[in-house]
Amino acid sequence: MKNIYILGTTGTIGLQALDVVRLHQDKFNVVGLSLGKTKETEHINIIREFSPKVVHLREGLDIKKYQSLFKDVTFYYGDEGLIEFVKYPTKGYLLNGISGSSGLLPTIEGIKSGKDVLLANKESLVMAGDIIKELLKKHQVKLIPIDSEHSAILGCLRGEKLKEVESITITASGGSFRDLTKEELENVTLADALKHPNWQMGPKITIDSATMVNKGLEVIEAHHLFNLPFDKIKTTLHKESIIHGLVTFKDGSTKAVMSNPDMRMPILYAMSYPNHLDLGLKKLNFDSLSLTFEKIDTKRFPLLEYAYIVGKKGGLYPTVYNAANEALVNLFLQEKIKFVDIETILIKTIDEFHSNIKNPSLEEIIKTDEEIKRKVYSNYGFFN
Ligand code: MN3
Repeated sequence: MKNIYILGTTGTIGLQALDVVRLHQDKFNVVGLSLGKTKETEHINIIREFSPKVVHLREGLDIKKYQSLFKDVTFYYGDEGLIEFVKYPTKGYLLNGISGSSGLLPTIEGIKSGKDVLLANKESLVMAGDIIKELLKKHQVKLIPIDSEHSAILGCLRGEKLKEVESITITASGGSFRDLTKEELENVTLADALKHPNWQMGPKITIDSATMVNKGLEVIEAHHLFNLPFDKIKTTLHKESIIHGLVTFKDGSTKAVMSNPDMRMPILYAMSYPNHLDLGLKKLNFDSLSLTFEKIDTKRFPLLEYAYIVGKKGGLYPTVYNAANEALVNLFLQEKIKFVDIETILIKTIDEFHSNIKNPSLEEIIKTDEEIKRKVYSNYGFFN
């Protein structure tokens, strides 16, 4: 039995993680659940079904009511409560399904309290990859990616030597607007942007797929996860989303992990790594399967190229890229800016940033994240 704590339980990743637990109740035991903004009845149903020892709530207003319903459960709330939740002494895996930079501190505190991290929050590595890697060593814990591309590459690398790797390739579906020209992007709507062709995901990551910022963040994530320089990390447009990640070796051979697109696969793989448990998913049919690959047009998707630029510069640059993007996507989701503004303002924000620090501390990273967001909100919208 493996103990699991889930952060972002009511988000897309969290709910699918609960599905995986339902399928393998003999293997996984839910110890902690951090529940996001959703209906109280949904919270109560989830707590009833999984009977965790500890629960974190976004807001503390109704905590007495929850406590009276579940007398054996320890409840925490708010930002500080989230850290207490993560530090809860029972050992177990910490599955971080929080979206955005607010996932960083829980990742750090989870590692410090000796928990292996199953990471869907790519921002943690993008912002503080070097710090996290040092902490993993110091506290002797593992970090396993849930991001489907990185999960695939992890699978390809099993039993292989890093020095024999020529390159890795992350596939990109191209997102909701992959077949539109730059001119056609001018007038796209929020509703159009939220229709992803292949994956069922939350709104933030669906927009990030359409701008290719998601791929950009994944390139930086891969750089930290697999200890590879940026020139060995490649991307390709693969519209079918069947191949998730590839590793090419010095001898010219390439390994790939393929499946129908379903996030429960990388979630289960992270939870049971290195085993492949049954998931009851539809398997690929090789009697009829055509796969296509195209070079990603960097003029059409300049934000992917910018990820390489900020990644190579290092220091605070990846934080600037991520923070500006989070604020801009938020403004776009509130329909305060146009889709194309995400690209132009993000590039402008990066170009205007001149206070990089080589090996920033966690405090400097968090401060920069807040400053960049504040700047974007005050210039282009109101603080929400
Ligand atoms: Mn991904």
